[in-house]
Amino acid sequence: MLRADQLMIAPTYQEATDEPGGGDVPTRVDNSETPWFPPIRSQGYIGSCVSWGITYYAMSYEVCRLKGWQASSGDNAFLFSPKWTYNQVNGGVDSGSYMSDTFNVLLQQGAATWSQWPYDTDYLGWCLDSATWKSALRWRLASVQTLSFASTSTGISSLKAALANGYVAPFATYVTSWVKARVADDRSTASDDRYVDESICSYMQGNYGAHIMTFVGYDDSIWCDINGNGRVDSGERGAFKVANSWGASDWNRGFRWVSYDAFYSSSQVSPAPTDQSSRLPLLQSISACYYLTVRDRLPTHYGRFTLNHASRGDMSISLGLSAGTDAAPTATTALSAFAKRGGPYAFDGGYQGVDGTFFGDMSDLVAAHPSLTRCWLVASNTGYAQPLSVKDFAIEDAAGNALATYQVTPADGVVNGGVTGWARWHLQPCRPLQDPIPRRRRSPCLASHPVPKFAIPWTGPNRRGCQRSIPRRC
Ligand SMILES: [Ca+2]
Ligand SMILES: [Ca+2]
Repeated sequence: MLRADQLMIAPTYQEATDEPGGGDVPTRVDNSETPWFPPIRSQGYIGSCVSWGITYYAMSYEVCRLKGWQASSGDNAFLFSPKWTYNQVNGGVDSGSYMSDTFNVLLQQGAATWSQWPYDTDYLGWCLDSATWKSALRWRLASVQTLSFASTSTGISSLKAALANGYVAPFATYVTSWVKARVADDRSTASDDRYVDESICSYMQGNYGAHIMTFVGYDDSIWCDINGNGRVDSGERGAFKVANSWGASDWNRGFRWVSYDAFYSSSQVSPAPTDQSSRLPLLQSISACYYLTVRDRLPTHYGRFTLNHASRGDMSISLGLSAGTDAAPTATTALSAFAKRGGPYAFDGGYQGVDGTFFGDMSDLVAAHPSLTRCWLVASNTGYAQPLSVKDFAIEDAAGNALATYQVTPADGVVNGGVTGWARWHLQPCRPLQDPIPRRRRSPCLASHPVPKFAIPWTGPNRRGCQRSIPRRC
């Protein structure tokens, strides 16, 4: 029997690596000025900032950059909905979410567009349009790259290189503790004139207001008189541009500047500012900043299943394969959206069980195990009060043809509650799971990012020391 803790997928976090390219990065980058960056919008009064930074800004931007689609016009067919991920990962409670959970959904279940699942302040309901679950599997993260040690000069250089390579970078900070100052005018140059009097964070004073925002660019010429002496001093130039999710009235039309100096534990400005009590480095941890790669790939094999449960937080679902006579799967893929998530609610966020038909991607499983022909849905239900009813299970090809019919155990499809409640459904294929087309043609990556122009520098501490789990945030 598979246990829930064995079903969790391992996210494909990767350390950023030295990439092709080299040379000095430009002195100014602003990816929010490209056609691929979504318009600034507001998360409203719920704690969905993680999904805004990652799903709405970063995922929308990367997919539009990949496909050449225009996000900036606000066409919701090209923008991904924060509600898709937030409602799947918040546990049925509006108290923030984890970046890692959000990454996992996008790595495995993909993303629904704003048009398909419009954002609002309902944080409980899951999308019940099965076609949306299927189409979401096309738009998935390929990897999550950690920009570690951003509280050092190397980290700042890495972030600048990532931005210069065209990425944007969601990050975790404490926004209430951002000290707001104004961009000053360095009279020795005109390159900063366009920013004068805009708002800038000079440093972070404490750890209030856990929040996710997204780095979109930087400019080396911006001056903030951090030590307040009226002169341009060493360490006072340069700032990153940040997209926030509090609407266009926030700071600079929805964007914020933050000085390079704010990344350090102590100010690098000389002479040093004297009034920075309770100062902390800008990022919540040394591994609280990421950039994302995305893929456009149509699955070759879909697992389609219909469930009914009044307490979705009590169940877990995985898809699997085995040899034709095996009594249990020998290879499985757990579905992160169905890993005891969502709290004591039905799929629509209510209290009465409703049917939901969902899709999972079995392509990699089938490709990795060409000799395994029996398909499995493994359902676990640890709640005592509510049964889990599995009403249907099928495996489909890309065209929607059913490749197998199901044989259910137990026969009524109901998994009664209890810590040992679980059941398996297996399919006997109608025809071979794999067609004779070579693998490279069966599962094509339809597009990929261009080769980066600038190497992302890595020196200093052991890169393996990164934190993977950082606190929930709003
Ligand atoms: Ca100037
Ligand atoms: Ca100064």
